[in-house]
Amino acid sequence: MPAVRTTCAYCGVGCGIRARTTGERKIEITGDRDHPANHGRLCSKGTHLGETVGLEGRLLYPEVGGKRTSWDKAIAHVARGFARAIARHGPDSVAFYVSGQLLTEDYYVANKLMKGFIGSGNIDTNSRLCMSSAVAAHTRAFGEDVVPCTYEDIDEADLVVLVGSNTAWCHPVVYQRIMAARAARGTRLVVIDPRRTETCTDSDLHLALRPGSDVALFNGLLSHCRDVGAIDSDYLARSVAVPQDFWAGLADCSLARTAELCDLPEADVRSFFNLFTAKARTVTLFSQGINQSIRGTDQGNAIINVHLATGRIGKIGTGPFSITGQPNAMGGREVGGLASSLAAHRDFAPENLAEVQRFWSSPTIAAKPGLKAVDLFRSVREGRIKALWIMATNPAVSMPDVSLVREALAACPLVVVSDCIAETDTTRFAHVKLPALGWGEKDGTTTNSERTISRQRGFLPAPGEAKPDWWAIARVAREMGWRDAFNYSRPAEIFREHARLSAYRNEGRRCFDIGGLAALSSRAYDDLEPQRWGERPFAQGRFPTPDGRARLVSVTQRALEAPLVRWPLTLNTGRYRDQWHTMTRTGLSPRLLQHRREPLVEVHPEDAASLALRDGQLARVITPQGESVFRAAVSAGQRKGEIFTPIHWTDCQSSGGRTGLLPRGKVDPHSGQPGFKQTPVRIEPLEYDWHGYAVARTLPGRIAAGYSTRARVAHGWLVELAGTRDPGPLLASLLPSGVRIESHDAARGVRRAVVSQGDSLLAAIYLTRDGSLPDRDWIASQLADLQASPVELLAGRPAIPGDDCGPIACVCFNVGERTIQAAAKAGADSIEAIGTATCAGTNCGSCRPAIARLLTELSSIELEAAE
Ligand SMILES: Nc1nc2c(c(=O)[nH]1)N[C@H]1C(S)=C(S)[C@@H](COP(=O)(O)OP(=O)(O)OC[C@H]3O[C@@H](n4cnc5c(=O)[nH]c(N)nc54)[C@H](O)[C@@H]3O)O[C@H]1N2
Ligand SMILES: Nc1nc2c(c(=O)[nH]1)N[C@H]1C(S)=C(S)[C@@H](COP(=O)(O)OP(=O)(O)OC[C@H]3O[C@@H](n4cnc5c(=O)[nH]c(N)nc54)[C@H](O)[C@@H]3O)O[C@H]1N2
Ligand code: SF4
Ligand SMILES: [Mo]
Repeated sequence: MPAVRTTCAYCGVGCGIRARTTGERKIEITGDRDHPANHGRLCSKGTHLGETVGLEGRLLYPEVGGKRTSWDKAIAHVARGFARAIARHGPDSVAFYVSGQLLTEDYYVANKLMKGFIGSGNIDTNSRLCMSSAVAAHTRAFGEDVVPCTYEDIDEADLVVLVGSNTAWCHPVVYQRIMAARAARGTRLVVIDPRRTETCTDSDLHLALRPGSDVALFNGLLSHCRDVGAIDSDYLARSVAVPQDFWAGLADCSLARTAELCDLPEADVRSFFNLFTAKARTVTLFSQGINQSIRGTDQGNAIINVHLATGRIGKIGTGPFSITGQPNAMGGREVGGLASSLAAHRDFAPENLAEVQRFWSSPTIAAKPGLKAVDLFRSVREGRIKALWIMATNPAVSMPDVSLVREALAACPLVVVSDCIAETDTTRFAHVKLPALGWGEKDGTTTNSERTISRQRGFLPAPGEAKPDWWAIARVAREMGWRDAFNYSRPAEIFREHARLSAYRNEGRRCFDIGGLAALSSRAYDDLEPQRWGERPFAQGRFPTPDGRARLVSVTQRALEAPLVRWPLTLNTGRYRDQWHTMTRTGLSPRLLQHRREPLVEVHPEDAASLALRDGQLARVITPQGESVFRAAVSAGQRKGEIFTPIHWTDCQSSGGRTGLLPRGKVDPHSGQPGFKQTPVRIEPLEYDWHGYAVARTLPGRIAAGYSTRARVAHGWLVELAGTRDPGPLLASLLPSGVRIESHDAARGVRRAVVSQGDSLLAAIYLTRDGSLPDRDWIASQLADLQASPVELLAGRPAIPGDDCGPIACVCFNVGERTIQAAAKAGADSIEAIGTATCAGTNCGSCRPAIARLLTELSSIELEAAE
């Protein structure tokens, strides 16, 4: 089979992939050398996509009321439900909540149905939680939501500033491009993040600023630029409108004051400012540390202001670069899928309403913006939304304050969920489930962070009765009576219409104009090569505003909340390198789970000490919204006073580790984006009577333990456990029938049991009160290939001990941290030398920052020893 060229399922880098089918739902993945986003590179998640395309857990048939039904009946049910709500309560009583993981064609049809035919603005998307602050900042500064940069600017920059971005983990291929630029031209790297992440490992400077103080830092930088004559006055005079009191607003932004507000050493702030003024070719990349804040839009504008005022925009190697999270976050912005925009980069101005309505020949048009995600779910909770259709997102996990969201879903008269997975925390609330095509099956386009439109191509057969999302939406629209407007038979038709709408009466008013693609034949659409729109926006120093000028926006650092007595710490949340959001797909891959099998709460050593919290102990994390149990990881990379938890774990995997329960629904006033990165919180150590783990081929639906987290391993599961009551019922439910051997040392509080059948291991469990536990990876490996005797299994170790390679760093070659440390001690003193000695880091490269960190840690230990 020849390889099919497609685009990665995950992040907004938008890497090109070649996928070759090698058997029944078996595929081989390589990076596409001809794709401009990655030139052949892939990270760990892209590399291991093959482990996620099986049919396990898939939603294969439509369901109404929990029962399988036909598409015809399901469509009729949805159409009737929406039509009835609209007839009784008006168009604003229904809503869609969609996602940056839809393809552009799906998104276009959903937006057209809601805004042009139902006539409500109530379509919002998980992009509201993701980059709506960047959208608002772009619009304020440029007049349109346009990202001015490309990845080539990163290759050509002399200074890259990463603000609120864990690029090494979340945009790994962009990070690899930064590293390549560093190697090629000595590009300097500054990371601005309250946490010391792996992204900081190979940086020139890390500013661990006080959370939420980014406006102060960038205003300080701008004020410094003015003091040292680094402002580009010609550029300002020609291309930028400056509010009258703009410079006066920066009066109080001295270096000393900046350092104080940001809680940073003055010397570090000075180094950053000096680097910035010394290097004209600067790209400032920003993501969730900036966007997910109740000051997100101002923070974005503070960054953009500096670039405009120093003329570092529209030229090679420069610009403020908001990197997007999801594969098609940008496509969603282009079609206008946010409640705050109309269509194709148009807002709700009267002339736009008329224009779009004429283009769609639609009976009506949404007259005003709809409800933004947080307000939308509040409205559902208050009973004002009677029918809600959720597509390609898992809000019961990913919204702030998910307890409220769950109450809302439980109370809503009609909840429709389109997903490719049958059981998610959200599908549990669905009255109607519609099976969607997943990655590898669906067909259409996505736009990545640098505005490159790429094809996602299907190369696997549609499983069961799963259908493309656009097809389901169009069927519902036709059933509701709009037959002609939704008479699509293939994505190419939808794409052409979208392209035409972008160009319709545009006449250069909006940068987003892909009219050149409106006449693509279906064949040419199928063969479409990656296309970037707007080659270098703003190169001429003209902006899509009425006077053609960009705008400096006066922003001031708003006061930061002081710690509260009951909630003395601040909760920061974010991502792990090898998991994607709510784990519906990456959670299927044993390899990817090796990096982190459990959700951890990272705590600064001094905070841990004052709470008497030990590394590895379980702890309860509590906010006014909710609480959840996490395993503590004491980490000097945390800022004092701040703790961090990952967003990925759900009820489907874990009894604890549920970050979604914790953040509040407080939002940025301009964008409506929630401040996920800062929630007042407290944390309490937990004492359990026993803890341990089990491995098993299959698991019961409910695990009878105070705390449990399950992770997939080859041929089964590994479950972390802790509890206070008698573990008898737990053992009874976890251990299947078979040949069972057991040991129980009541005095030491140790219980172990192993069940096997023939020459395979079915399950094994190891519990202890306070003793040590056997090596998890060795026990788990026996599920795949039983080598050990029953006695060895019960002992939890082989008679002749093998090497314990430590936590896995390189998931491509299964190389553990101890193996890497041993190679380093034997003389391998660079990432390359470690690669030669162990293979680690020589495939996808996602673990190279981890290797660099291990090398740095080791050399600092050696230094200390030498002193
Ligand atoms: N592995 C992986 N990659 C992903 C995803 C995934 O789920 N897993 N998801 C994708 C998506 S949708 C998105 S949106 C992106 C997100 O990509 P990122 O934005 O890089 O990821 P986060 O971990 O959410 O947050 C980034 C950093 O912001 C920092 N931060 C917190 N508060 C502040 C602050 O006040 N100021 C500053 N300067 N920084 C702060 C955090 O400490 C954190 O390290 O990742 C994409 N890529
Ligand atoms: N505390 C906290 N919360 C956060 C964040 C944070 O940093 N901190 N980050 C926020 C951000 S930036 C984001 S982007 C969100 C992400 O949060 P979600 O969007 O809720 O997370 P996903 O797990 O990606 O959910 C996508 C769902 O769509 C399904 N799916 C995949 N492809 C398709 C398809 O083609 N069609 C259909 N119909 N379904 C499909 C998947 O199986 C999955 O159930 O989380 C947000 N929530
Ligand atoms: S960086 Fe990784 S997850 Fe993102 S698109 Fe590329 S391969 Fe996929
Ligand atoms: Mo996101």
